[in-house]
Amino acid sequence: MSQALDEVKIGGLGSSRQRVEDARFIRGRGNYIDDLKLPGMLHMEILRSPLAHARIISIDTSAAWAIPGVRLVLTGEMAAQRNLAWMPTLSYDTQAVLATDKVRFQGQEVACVVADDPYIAKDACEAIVVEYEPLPVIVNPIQSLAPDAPLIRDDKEGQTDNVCYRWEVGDKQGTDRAFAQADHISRLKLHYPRSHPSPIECCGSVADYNAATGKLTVYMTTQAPHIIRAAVALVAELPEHMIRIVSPDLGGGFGNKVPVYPGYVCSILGSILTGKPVKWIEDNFGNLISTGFGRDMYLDSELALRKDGKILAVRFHADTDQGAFFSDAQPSKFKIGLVHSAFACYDIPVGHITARGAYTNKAPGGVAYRCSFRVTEAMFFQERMIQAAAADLGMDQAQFRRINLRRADDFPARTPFGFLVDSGQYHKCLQLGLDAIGYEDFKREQAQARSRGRRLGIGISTMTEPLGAGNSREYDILGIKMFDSAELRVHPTGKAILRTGAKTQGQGHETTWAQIVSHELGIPADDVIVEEGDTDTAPFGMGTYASRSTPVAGAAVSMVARKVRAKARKLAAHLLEVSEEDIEWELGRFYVRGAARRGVTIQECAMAAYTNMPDGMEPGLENNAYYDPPNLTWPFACYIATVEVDPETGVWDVLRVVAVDDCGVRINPMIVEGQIMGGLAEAYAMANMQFMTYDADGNMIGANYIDYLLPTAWETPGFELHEVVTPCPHHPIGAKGVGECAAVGGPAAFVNAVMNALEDTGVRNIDMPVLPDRVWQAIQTGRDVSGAPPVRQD
Ligand code: MCN
Ligand code: CUM
Repeated sequence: MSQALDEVKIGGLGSSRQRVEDARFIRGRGNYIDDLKLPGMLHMEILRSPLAHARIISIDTSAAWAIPGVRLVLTGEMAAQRNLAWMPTLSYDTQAVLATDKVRFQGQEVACVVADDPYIAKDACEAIVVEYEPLPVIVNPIQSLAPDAPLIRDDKEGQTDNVCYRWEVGDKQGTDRAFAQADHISRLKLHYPRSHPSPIECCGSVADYNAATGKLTVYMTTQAPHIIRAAVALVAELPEHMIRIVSPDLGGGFGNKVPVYPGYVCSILGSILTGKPVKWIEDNFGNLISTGFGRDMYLDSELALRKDGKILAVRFHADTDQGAFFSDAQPSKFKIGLVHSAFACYDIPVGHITARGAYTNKAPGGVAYRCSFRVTEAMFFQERMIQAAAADLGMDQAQFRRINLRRADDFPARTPFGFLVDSGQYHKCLQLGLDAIGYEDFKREQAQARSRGRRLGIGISTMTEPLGAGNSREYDILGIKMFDSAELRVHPTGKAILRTGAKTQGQGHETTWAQIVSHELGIPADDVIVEEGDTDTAPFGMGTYASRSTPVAGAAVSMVARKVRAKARKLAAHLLEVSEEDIEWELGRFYVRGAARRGVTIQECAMAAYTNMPDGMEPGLENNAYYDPPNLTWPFACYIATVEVDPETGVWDVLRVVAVDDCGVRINPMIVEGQIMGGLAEAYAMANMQFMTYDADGNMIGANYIDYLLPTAWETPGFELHEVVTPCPHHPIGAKGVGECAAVGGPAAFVNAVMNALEDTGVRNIDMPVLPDRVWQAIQTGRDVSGAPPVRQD
């Protein structure tokens, strides 16, 4: 008779175990960067440029130096003496650490002060006198790519225009041929506005260079500590083993904490020069004006359609506004991230994409904000194009998707842009969503309401998202291959510590990784402690972004636990005095085949590994695993929103939101649902209220939370969640990533719903955010609000 443990009871797969990290977070006992206080620690503040584009004539720091308590005033010139005025970015560009020649965006770092306390440092920044000569300002790609545009990156040898990259993928000739045969061509121009990840905690660092030992320890808000260590080793020319990067508790990341920011580098330089630990804590203003912007992409697209609704081909061109420096992280082969994952869930024979990045006088943009390398833009464009095409053909939007979505027996399949999609039940997800929202009933209700002058709308968004880069053959950042790792040590009493190369920012890795160990070994999840983020102790990994943790590090956790189980099996054979071939496993226990009562627990094996191992066996019960995934994971989602638009005011209210997510096997269903709800809240905000705009002089409108809106519980609608489970065929426990799906697929559901409500007005598109004045204007004029760069006048 089986004596296997009950997996859900011990906190294994499928258990909605409470988040262990919350025990400290909700009691105010987290250890965030600003909680850290080192003996003798100094404080750093950054002076930022008030102008968007200007030549620096002079910088006078004498008054700042004269303030008591000031220890260091650092300028670009001084950084240049150490070869640190510029740093390489994660996209093979360069970025100014402190400006020397010009400032290229409002908020750019010009100087910094290190002082005894943060207030002195702030006062001293204000005492620095910088003389600027203003230059013409460029705030969008249309200005930037105009023939007479002033050159922004005159620091770069050979750069004669403002093009930052060009990129192309697909089959141009084949696509042209397919378009020539189309019955109808559906066109759409869109802009995905610049947005900000807005984690609760801004960026910050405490750099501690010890001149006696030569060791540099940097505590910092990073989602990818090992990449930072490698980058510091290369940029600061310090030996890698003398660098320790520690990422403590993070108050959210959402992609904001992937890039390397000048503030980090300045605090390191500050510590080296003063010989003391130096703390830099970015304020909300600094965070909103200078770091981590997502999107800002323009799309010009066409779908070739057959009368019966079949999509024959897709082509589009994307222009991205990269700001002054190309500093987003993305796999080095793909200049515009994974935008070419667009249409991966549809069966489209051929396609062609061209893309161009433009430098502008804005803060570096293009950082993935809850987005697997620009997949958010890809899926938004895709689903807007799909809806517009259905409307153009006069076809029902659900039926149009049914005709074109890949079928469950159509895997594996190559997309026209080279991805291998390996699994999915797209039609089942769509149908579940339609049933849940009551699609046919809603359409009847909509028609009745219309006859009474009310405008109801329903929007669908279906998408599959490539999550979990690598494989290492195709994906690398600065040449470092994208795999990940886990290390597991089981102590004599059967308790364990697990470390991975990922870095949680609130996703709950401390909870879910223990559940994977529990599933593989039968050790209760409560007996496994999880640690991430310290490069001196964690195995090398590429960090957490692009929802890669479960697909890659999570797989490594499974694999290392299996290695440990393999050794435990040998110990069990020894303890039970039978040969290994006669040993069977059930959760938490090995037993003798044919004599199930004779068995030993995993804990007994752990003890034996230290007290009673067979002759010749290496003591201990621990191992590590590096995991290079064979493919990306392909979660699928169907999001459906219903809205009512008030034609008098342009205001739209959400009636219902239904979400069907297929992220494969769910490790912790409660955490997955939390991820989906959080993502939908962000999606709603992007569709409804958020954008970063600039005026014609490059002044950023929105460097505060009065102009840049975060949704609160008050305006965020409720979400109805459903699931389909298609296990990932290559992941050891069948899981796929999920952390970004709802933020990626959600926005189009809301926008499509509003557009559906306006279908009879002739308006085909209103760019996000779908603000009431835009809706009102579109209804009044019958014209799109489309593809134009927003420049604020107010
Ligand atoms: N999970 C699960 N079962 C699955 C898939 C995931 O139980 N089949 C769990 C995971 O174990 C993990 C969480 O769900 O605890 C998210 O897993 P995954 O999809 O692997 O994503 P990552 O852990 O790599 O997180 C990154 C992703 C990204 S890129 C952004 S941006 C984002 C997001 O997560 N930032 C977040 N969600 C966030 N949530 C919080 N609270 N804070 C952020 O900064
Ligand atoms: Cu894409 S934002 Mo997240 O990848 O950290």
